[in-house]
Amino acid sequence: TGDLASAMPFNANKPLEFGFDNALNPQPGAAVDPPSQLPTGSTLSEEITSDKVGGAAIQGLNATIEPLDRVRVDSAGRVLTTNQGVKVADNQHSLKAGLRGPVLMEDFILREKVTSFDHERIPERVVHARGSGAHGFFEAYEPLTEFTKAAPFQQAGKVTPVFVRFSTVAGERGSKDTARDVRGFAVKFYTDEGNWDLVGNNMPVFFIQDAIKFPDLVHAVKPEQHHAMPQAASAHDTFWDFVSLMPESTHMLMWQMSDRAIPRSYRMMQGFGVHTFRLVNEQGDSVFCKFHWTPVLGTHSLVWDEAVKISGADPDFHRRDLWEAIESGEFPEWELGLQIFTEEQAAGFSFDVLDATKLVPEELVPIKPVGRMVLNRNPDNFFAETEQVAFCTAHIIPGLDFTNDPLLAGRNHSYVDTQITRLGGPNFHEIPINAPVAQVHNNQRDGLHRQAVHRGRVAYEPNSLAGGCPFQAGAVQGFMSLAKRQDADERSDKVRGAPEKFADHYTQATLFFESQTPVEQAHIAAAFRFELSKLTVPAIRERVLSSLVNASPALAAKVAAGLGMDVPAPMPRALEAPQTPEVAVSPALSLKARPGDGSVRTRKVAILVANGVHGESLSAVQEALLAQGAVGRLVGPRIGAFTTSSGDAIQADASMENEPGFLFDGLVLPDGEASVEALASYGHTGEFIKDQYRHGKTILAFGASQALLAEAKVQELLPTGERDPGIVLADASDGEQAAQRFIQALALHRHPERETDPPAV
Ligand code: HDD
Repeated sequence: TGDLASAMPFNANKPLEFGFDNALNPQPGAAVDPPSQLPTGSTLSEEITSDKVGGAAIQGLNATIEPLDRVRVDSAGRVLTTNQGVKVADNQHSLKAGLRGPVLMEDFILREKVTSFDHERIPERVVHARGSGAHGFFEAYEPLTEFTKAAPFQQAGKVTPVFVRFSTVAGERGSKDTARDVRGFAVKFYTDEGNWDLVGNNMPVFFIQDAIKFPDLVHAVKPEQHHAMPQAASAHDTFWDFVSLMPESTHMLMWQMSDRAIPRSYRMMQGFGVHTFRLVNEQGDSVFCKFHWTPVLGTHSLVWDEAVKISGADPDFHRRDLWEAIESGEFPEWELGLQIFTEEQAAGFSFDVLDATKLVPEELVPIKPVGRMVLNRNPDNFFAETEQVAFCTAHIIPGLDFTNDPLLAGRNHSYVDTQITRLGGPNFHEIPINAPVAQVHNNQRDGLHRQAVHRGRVAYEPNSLAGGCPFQAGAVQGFMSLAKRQDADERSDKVRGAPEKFADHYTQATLFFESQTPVEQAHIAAAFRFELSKLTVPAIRERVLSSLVNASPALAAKVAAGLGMDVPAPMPRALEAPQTPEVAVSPALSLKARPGDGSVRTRKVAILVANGVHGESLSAVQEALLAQGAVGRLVGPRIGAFTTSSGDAIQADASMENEPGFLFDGLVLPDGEASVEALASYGHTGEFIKDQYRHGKTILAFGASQALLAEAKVQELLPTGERDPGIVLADASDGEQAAQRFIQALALHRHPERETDPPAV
């Protein structure tokens, strides 16, 4: 059937209806075993770079990829048709009664095309509308059978295909990537036992404790009701009005005002399942569990001034970064870690593990690495895959279970419900990107857009006419909810309320702030100052500060000073005497705790050029960067050809106008009297260098170009009087050695030691 199937790209199963092969066996799309071995002789980079278990799934070889081939359409070499498959002779003109006459109603080709166009848009996600996705795989390091029977964790090297979608929360579908916001980190595991969605964020806690407050939270942070402003921003009255009246949000506000809210890249942020979940093993024993994703490249962020500027020059900054990394074979990778603890342990904690505004400090329960996730394929079609993918916290598999976290309970309802509006009916699980790799058999029927063609006359259970099929799996194979009456008091009445420890709103906010480095603390203070300075109602500012005093008097004082205010009296606490926390400072909560592999892979460096540039120092740096997997781009006053001092032709593929300085991780200023003179005469050059310096980037200046630094008021010395480790000065003759020094400094990501508030440059 191969040829026939490829001749019929819309429906590879079509030939089967004509009796070819075994017509009872559907084509792949139902059940495909994930590849467990690399094809012999494979030399793809994934195999080479991985020191982990098997390096099993390589680019494009992924159990979700083949089933999607069923619906992939490639029009190469094909004739244009209508949706009915009728070939279209003329796609340029409507059907008219005479060349200058009216268009005829009869023109079904025109009407079909325009009708389809008219209905192209679907509702965007009510939150997390802006996002980017990718395919990949999860690979387990070792069997976790002691704790769980969940399919992905049963053998070392076990590979489970995944689709991941990263997102911002507040902005609309077309909004900027670098907004100050929480990032969504949603992973769909297509396991042998059905789909499991781990729908998390890049922060381990949340604003609210109970799902009943979620619509209020979202209404407050979204653009204001009357004039639909501001877009993708929390710096406005309604957001701060709400959170200042909900002190339980204080811990999350600390995270949201921290550098975590402006990641350098989706590839450089952590992910968290947030809630406490349960693992359940074969014997039905259960433990509590928190999920952590840690990026191999380390956790890195932008600075605010940079994020603001990037959002103008490249609103797709994170989307582009993810896409380009995967296209170039630099597959992003995360390690999955679990915090596993028993119910008895949890009962003794000073905080409640059912409260999503609390985290479990790593110093209390260490993270156990259990596997890795690699994203190795971009979607073919944004709408079909990234837009239509539908996650839900209630999508779990045998071996996992929920806890009584009241936020999670509401989520378990909300996600499926919202897809019914967004994706137009109850059959969204049949959209190819959502379809499990495991087979689906049940008696659910009909509804809008039903794809499956169910055979036979039976759609009920029990039945005898279909031999009892599909039959119940039973407790051994099937999903069984944990029977234990979880956490509830046997005799409790119905109640609207929260357990006592939920009322401690400040202890962990303090923990987070106290665990940050001085630079991170300064950024948090600046973020609060910025956001609150945008408010138009002074009473809200005052209320936020009165709550903040309870978390950190020092922070509140700093923010108040920045706003020209006095520190108000502390807000009364819901719980006057919270329990003493187990952990007072958790260094693991600082971004510095996860610097990554120390490489400069995929970092982007601007090399400023003009006519007369010294070619040798330029190429020494470019080659050294390439050897380390970084990208050195020639940036000129315009794009196109330039001539070096020795008469060689070079090509700039970016200009200071189309790729401003803040889009790069580092800057190289090659030597060359004439080129330096030319660059000095452009206003853009000074801005380019200033932004690089102000944002803490590494700068290498050869010979004559050091004059450009002086002009931009870039200092070689830090405010402390020491040498700035991010400024490398060298002679053009010293290209290779200078390049190595530059790369070492670039690997530090940034040089915040030079920061002053307000900025000196
Ligand atoms: Fe949610 C989307 C993460 C609380 C209701 N949420 C959504 C997405 C992520 C999260 C990553 C985007 C998924 C995608 O890429 O398609 N949400 C979280 C986290 C939460 C959280 C980590 C707290 C721990 N969410 C939360 C609550 C509710 C919702 C309490 C409702 C009661 N979330 C939704 C939703 C969305 C959604 C309305 C919008 C689009 C969608 O589900 O598919 O159902």
